[in-house]
Amino acid sequence: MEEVASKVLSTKPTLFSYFRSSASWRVRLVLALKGIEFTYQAVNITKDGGAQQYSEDYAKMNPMNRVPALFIDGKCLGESIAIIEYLEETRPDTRKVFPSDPYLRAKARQLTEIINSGIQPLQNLEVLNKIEDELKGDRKEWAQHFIKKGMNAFEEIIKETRGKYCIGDEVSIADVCLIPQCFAAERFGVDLATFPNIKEIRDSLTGLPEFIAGDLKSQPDYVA
Ligand SMILES: N[C@@H](CCC(=O)N[C@@H](CS)C(=O)NCC(=O)O)C(=O)O
Repeated sequence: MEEVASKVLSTKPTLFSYFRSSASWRVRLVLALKGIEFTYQAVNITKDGGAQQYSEDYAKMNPMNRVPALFIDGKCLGESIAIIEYLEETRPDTRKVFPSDPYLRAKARQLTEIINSGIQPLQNLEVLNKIEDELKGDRKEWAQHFIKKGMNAFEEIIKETRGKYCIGDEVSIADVCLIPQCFAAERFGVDLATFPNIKEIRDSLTGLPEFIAGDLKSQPDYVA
């Protein structure tokens, strides 16, 4: 039994990811920060690429039809924040992404949720397609509105909590969420110059080796 457990634990995890997906990007960053090796399995979520998140096989792994999904320890997990928490709890000897101080941990979670609940779901592909195709709205204007609102709040909060990074001088889950969100903001035409603290932290993070490894350009399915 012990032998089976150690075999499962030693098998490399598989990350189902799309290079541009911000939620997948968060998990890639945490795997890199924690030094966890994994196999990359591309899932093309675009219509032209087959919308593979809707395939029968993938839907069994993540019934929300979203990337990422992580196959790890013989189990499958969806939702990037749940995955990151699982990695933090099951790999206690690896680098922590949640601050140990309860107040700072709550602040890190507050920043995380601004992006995870307050911005990303509103700029997600399925939502934007519905806004444009069915409701005949302007997807860019819609996305910009929620990105600016969330990033304004994020900027205000980090004025108090920041050091080199969002929470003091240690990289945390807030930074992990921020980096892909900055990419999405610029993609939708939001100028980061409006958010000087976010921009400065983004610039400090992007040079770190773990952030280079997790970057969209470093992924096997990257397309310019
Ligand atoms: N809350 C989820 C969000 C996952 C999510 O929205 N993934 C996007 C890419 S970032 C996706 O798969 N979109 C496909 C679609 O909208 O059809 C998480 O954190 O994992």
